[in-house]
Amino acid sequence: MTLSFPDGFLWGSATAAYQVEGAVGEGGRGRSIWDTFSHTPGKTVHGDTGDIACDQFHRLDEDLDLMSELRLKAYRFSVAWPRIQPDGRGRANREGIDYYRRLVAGLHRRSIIPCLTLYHWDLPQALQDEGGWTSRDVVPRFADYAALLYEALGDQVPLWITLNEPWVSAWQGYGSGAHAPGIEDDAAALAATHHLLLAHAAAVEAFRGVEMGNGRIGITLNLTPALPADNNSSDSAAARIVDGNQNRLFLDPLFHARYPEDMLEVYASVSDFAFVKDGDLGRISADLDFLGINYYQRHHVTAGTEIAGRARVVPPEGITTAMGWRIDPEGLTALLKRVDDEHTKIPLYVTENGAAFDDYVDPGGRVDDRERVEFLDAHFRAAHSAIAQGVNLNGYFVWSLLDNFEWALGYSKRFGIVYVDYPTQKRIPKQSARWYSEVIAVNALPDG
Ligand code: IFM
Repeated sequence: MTLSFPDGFLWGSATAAYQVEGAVGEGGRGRSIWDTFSHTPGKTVHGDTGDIACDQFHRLDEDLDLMSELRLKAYRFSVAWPRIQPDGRGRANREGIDYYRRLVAGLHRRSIIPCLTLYHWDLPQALQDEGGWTSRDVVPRFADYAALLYEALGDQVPLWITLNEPWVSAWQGYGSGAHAPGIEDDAAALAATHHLLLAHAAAVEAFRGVEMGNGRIGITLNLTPALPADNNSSDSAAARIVDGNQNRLFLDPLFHARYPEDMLEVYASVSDFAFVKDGDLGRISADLDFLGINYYQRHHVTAGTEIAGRARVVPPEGITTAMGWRIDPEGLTALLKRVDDEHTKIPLYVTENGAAFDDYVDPGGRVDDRERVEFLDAHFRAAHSAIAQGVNLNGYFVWSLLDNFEWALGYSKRFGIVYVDYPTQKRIPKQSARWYSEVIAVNALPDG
């Protein structure tokens, strides 16, 4: 049966500045924590860095044409904070603003809706030197930075996202240390969690204080549901802890003005939560216009493998993506339902979903990524099922438009619907890109 999506459903694709732009030393850009981290020996696979990445900074028009060719209705990108404020404070760097003005104007010329993420992990190094997200002082810095963009692009961008995946910033950046700035300290991760949420709140307040045309603002969370590996009480308790860390630590303050009771207990030995000041939770739970959800997989948890803060989970059996992640489209339906039932009725967007596979260019010059087509088809169907059950889902952004710098895994993982041949920077749309373009054209999935 053909499955049609609601009129105006926003089909898009997403990238992030450090993963695609390159040109790290150009246009007056300052250093970010990812420049430092990726240039530290041993931190990324093969010592890869984002110095060149997909070179989108120099290939903007080509990439915009590609988006148009693929009939994207929206493009989600992030702004590199150190392009706007090289040291994380003060006046806007004109060249940085001009670059994003050019990007947004190029999208409009092609009738593609810009969706701008203010922060996708590239904190100016100068702010990290002052404590980064563990310091409350970062909060007004972020609001100032956001205000510069509202002023420059406020009437041009309809969808604004404050933070991308604050869980990753806090818990991989300051907890496990797998991401920049590479700190391993759960107390720091908790403080970072709170200051990220507070910075989000401050950016929303600044947004509400200026004339933003039709602009709407939200946040993107990576929600990773956790299921008990076996149906017994100890696995259930373990899964509940993982769920608390990955999901409720963010959903509860944002939508219920509280940190989850069980998380306060789990972390009692590492933190007294003294960083939470009077009034903070009221600010963090202020109304949003939408919620972005990034969904990749569900964790299956068995007792004894969870550790407070980080999910140690049962490795998946059967077919996985090249990341070793379980392929679980039903998890998306359940997650969307759960957010709608338990947390908020505001419009939802899937702001990221996609998969890495071991793609290669065949002798005919094509990339036949049928696994990705199957993956996306199944997940779009899952999203459709949630809509059919009443969930207010407004759009879907495939991660990612291009193969790109997959953080600590460097260029070893390919998430794009467009293949990037890094030595030549040639873009080759994969079969999934062609397929996605057809879905967008008819706003429906073909018979399955
Ligand atoms: O590449 C990342 C992206 O930056 C944030 N969400 C998950 C993607 C795949 O790991």
